[in-house]
Amino acid sequence: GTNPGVDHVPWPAEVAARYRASGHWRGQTFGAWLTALTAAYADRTAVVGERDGNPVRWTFAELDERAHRIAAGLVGRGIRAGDRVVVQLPNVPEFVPAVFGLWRAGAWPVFALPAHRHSELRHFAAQSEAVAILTVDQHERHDHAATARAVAGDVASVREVLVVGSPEFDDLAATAPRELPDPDPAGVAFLQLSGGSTGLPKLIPRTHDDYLYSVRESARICALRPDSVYLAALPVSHNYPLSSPGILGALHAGAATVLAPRPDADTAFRLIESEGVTITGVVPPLAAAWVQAAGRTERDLSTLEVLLVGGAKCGRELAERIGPALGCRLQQVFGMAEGLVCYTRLDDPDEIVLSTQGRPISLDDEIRVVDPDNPSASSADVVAPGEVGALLTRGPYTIRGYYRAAEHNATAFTPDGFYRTGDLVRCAPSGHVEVVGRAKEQINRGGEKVAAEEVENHLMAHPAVLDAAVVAVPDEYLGERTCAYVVPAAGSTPTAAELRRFVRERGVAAFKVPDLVEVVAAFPVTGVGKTSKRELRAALAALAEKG
Ligand code: J2J
Repeated sequence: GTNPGVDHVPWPAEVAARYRASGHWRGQTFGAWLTALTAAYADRTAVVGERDGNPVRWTFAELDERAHRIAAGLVGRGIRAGDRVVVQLPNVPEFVPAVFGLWRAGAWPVFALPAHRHSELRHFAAQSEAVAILTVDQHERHDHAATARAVAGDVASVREVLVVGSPEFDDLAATAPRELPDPDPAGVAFLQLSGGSTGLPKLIPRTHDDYLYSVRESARICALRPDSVYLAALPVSHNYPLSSPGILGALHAGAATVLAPRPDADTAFRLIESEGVTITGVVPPLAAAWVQAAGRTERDLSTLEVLLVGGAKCGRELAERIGPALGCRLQQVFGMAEGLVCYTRLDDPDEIVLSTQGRPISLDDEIRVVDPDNPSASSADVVAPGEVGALLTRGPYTIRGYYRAAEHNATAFTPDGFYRTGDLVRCAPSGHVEVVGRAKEQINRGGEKVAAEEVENHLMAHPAVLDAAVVAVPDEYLGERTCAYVVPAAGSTPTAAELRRFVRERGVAAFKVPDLVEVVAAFPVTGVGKTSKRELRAALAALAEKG
């Protein structure tokens, strides 16, 4: 089982008491929340999607009943409160009742992305000691069920693979509902994934109390109302389309969520027109593609009121084109699965919306901008107002530690509980945050996060590779791409194509396969006789920048 205080770091009792007293934490679970929403919005549409090319449309009452049945079915299959279940689902309507079913059963979803492959899923399952994997059969020509079964074969804790759309799952989802004990709202509700910077991605424990606070506030800040229609264009298990304001924000407002099976402009524009979508969220490269496509579409996009853009920096030029091209308001969002989410407000002056990534959700989000050259700067080492520094944060929905990661937590958090985001920011007197760079060893590939060390480790598993360093190189479309510098083992001459194939075949998400591979005779020596990976990456990144 899981051990509170050891596996995950709770907020200090007096801080938790403060968040409760101020009404941020309400002592409500996801299951109880859906029950309350269903009482208020029973016959309104909650979820719209497609299954095998056929439209699916569920009201709140139908969603609620499905979630109850799935919960009962899961319990019938031996899933118990506190069990972890890896969820790897694309944007299918079943995602919503299945996740609420898990919550009602007291189980913790571990949210994998559809792009993840064997190596990542095995890590999530092993790290969380998951008892089951919930996935689909085929998606985008990948056999997810087969990958999940292979992972189940590798990780002893995994007892079963549940496949949405299979007759077995349909049976499970037809189980008679039953009364189940409500889990502890202050306890962990699910594990979200970190973008990662070291080794393998860390797991992020989020509680019912803290997450629902961020969801309610996100729905308010994005002005969702019962007749709003939210399009989930990005993969829904990611924190952004889940909660900023996302599917959950839409549910909170009594609004409908439309799940787009793919995020391309053709699919999105078709759904915006047919469902009257009023708000959606994308990453900058997708916003750029939509802006381009808007010039030649015959689709009616006039219902669209707000386009959120975030996950990576939205440049000024792109920001300026969004409103005119799509006929909607831009809302910038700077968030992280660890917690803190900043939004520009819908009534902010244009200049703020175009040039900043917004301000925090909560007045109780504490922001410290500290000495950027000192990786262990404490929350007291703040830079002068308006100067660039490393962003630290703590607050009512920002974690105090990763799951089962005591050693990593010692450096990822300050002793007084601030999370080191790894982002370099400048803070305006108004509290608006501008993201100007990054201190963490991560590549932000158009919103998809790649940990340099994780890819280096895959490369170094190749017998012809002596050493590898992965850095970001500027890219017109994605903002950044990955470049792997590789020093071959004595006598070896690996090719770029061979190394890229090797990484792919180790079973990793396609977005982690290095875009460029440069085989070099040796790395520049950065220190006196000693090469630090951090300094080496900085030197190589500078080299790549010059081209
Ligand atoms: C620059 N960098 C950004 C932005 C995120 C909403 C929106 C995004 C995420 C997300 C999220 C950025 N400009 N506007 O969880 O709820 C980079 C930063 C940050 C990291 C977090 C949400 N928006 N970033 O992207 O956990 O480097 O969450 O620390 O995937 O993305 O990545 P992730």
